[in-house]
Amino acid sequence: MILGIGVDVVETNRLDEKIAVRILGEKEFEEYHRASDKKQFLASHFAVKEAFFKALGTGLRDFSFKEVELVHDDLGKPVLIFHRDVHFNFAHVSLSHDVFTIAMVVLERSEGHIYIALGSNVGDRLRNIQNACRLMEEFGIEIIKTSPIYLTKPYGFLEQTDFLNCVVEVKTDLTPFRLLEVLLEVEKQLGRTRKQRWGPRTIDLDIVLFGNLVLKTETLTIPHYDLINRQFVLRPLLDLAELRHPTEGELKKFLKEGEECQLVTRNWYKN
Ligand code: A4P
Ligand code: MG
Repeated sequence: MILGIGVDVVETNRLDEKIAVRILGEKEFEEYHRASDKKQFLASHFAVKEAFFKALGTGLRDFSFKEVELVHDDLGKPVLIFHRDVHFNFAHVSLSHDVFTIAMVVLERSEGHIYIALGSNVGDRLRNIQNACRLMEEFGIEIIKTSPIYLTKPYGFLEQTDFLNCVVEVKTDLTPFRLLEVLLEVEKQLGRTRKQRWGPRTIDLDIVLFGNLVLKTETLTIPHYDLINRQFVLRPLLDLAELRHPTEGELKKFLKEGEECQLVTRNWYKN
């Protein structure tokens, strides 16, 4: 469902460069220093943010200029980064410039397209994954697709038992922050204690992708910050669908052929 659309038009050379400090976020500011056409840079960033506020339907009351940043993907397509929780899972942006700069933003909440990675290397690993899925459903997160489960060698901290890993696609109306809260609760109920970074775990639940959202906050980063390097996430994720990373592009280019993921079972979760 489309939640909102917004457009904005500005005269490309009209914006005063003084507004840079007021409207640009940290990442944008770094690029601004390198930009050859600063007027055009400012016009694009200003117009996109204004169009986004219109699409949100709340004007500036709620979101500030620096909480949304404009960057570009591997093909140069404009992409938004959000620094706070949002209620949509797709943000689409289009920009055009000449004498005027025009921006359009469409915000969408589409069913599914939210992917959670599961991993376990303590106790009955298969049972832990099955229980995590059951608990998620008890919390109202519907599991609509499950990847096969793979046996994988530990990544990061190597002196630990092999993991079972998989990815599920879920249907939920929760925002990314609310979803994380539920996942942390599920981990807690399954007896997960946090002792060591990258260390052994009863169950680990990570939000891998949330539509095409790019979210960067202190407590939550989406897509998962290390997705493109983790074969134990990429393999099962790409079993579910051909997917793009919102800023890095086609995910299949990061997939390595090899023995890193050993198939254990395809049918492990039945309602
Ligand atoms: N957080 C930020 N972004 C996210 C996200 N997209 N999804 C924050 C979920 N949480 C996210 O998580 C700590 C905090 O990360 C959360 O409270 C949330 O605020 P954690 O699971 O306790 O992480 P950690 O163990 O302290 O460190 P890290 O680096 O997050 O661990 P990972 O990345 O989860 O990696 N090898 C194999 N083969 N298979 C595995 O599954 N897993 C790990 C753990 C290491 N090696 C592995 C596997
Ligand atoms: Mg985790």
